[in-house]
Amino acid sequence: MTTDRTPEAGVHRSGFVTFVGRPNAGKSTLMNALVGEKIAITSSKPQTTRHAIRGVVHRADAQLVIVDTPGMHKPRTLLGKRLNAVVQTTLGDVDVICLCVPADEPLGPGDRFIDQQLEGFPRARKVAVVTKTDAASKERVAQQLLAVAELREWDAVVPLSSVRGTQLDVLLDTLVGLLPEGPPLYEAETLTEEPLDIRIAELIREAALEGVRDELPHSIMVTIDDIVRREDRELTDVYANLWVERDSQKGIVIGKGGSRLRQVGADARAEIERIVGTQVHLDLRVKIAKEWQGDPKQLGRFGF
Ligand SMILES: Nc1nc2c(ncn2[C@@H]2O[C@H](COP(=O)(O)OP(=O)(O)OP(=O)(O)O)[C@@H](O)[C@H]2O)c(=O)[nH]1
Ligand SMILES: [Mg+2]
Repeated sequence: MTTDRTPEAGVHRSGFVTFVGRPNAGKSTLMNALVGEKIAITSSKPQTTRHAIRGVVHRADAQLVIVDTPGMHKPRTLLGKRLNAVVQTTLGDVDVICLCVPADEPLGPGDRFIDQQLEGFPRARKVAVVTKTDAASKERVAQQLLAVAELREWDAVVPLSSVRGTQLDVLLDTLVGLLPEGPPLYEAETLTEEPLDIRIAELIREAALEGVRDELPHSIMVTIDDIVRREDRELTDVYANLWVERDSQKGIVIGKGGSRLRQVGADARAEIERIVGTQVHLDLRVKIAKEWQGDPKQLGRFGF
């Protein structure tokens, strides 16, 4: 049989790819850059992501479902243990696992530990992604690529910068090439399955993470009581709670005369308006859930 088509012509690929790595490695920023919309919140504080978040990349020849995961780390709390368990579960469900390692920090025991976890998933294809190449010298990036290459036999090793947008196309082509043939799994307009209330809670948490330090980022949780779209005006009322673990943290979050909380509200509102498409009135209450990160009952109520 003769054909003038390339071998790939007419082939459609689809499947699941997960990003795993240490906290702060740049996993969520990378997913957002590939999907082209902010699906997952990001921050310079470690352990920003707290659940597996799906984002969908649509191409004519492929559909790639990315599963962003919480950073894997040595757990210090029950929450930490549960976040690691989320990563383990995700690893078993995907076609391709991408281990994300930042270019600007040496490969350490934390990265090696995660790499060893990949042994348990022999059927998944494995790609190493060296993130944040814009934040390191050329030499440093080259060193990191060598160090990563020594961990195992990867299907590919890709250096990139999500912030600059460099090499994102190379990663996408690589990932598509590793997916099985199959039809699209999601409708063409679906970029994520994240429910609106979760996305809103996350945007508030992202705003609250800005400017807090030490243990406080870990102690912050946001829940939504209600989202009410007004019928007479282009306005949505959002009733939300910002939880902390201790009274002293409450003071920090609220700030002098309520100044910090007002800023958090204003920052979050702008982001929420972008996704709901109306003006937003945000009613944000600060509450205490004592030591919730270690309390199984409270963790259950928060959905962990
Ligand atoms: N310079 C630079 N910074 C980046 C890049 N990608 C991410 N960052 C920064 O790295 C920090 C962590 O990014 P995230 O995407 O939240 O990292 P993560 O791996 O999802 O973190 P966790 O959810 O805590 O596991 C943020 O301050 C990002 O702005 C990049 O390509 N270049
Ligand atoms: Mg993240």
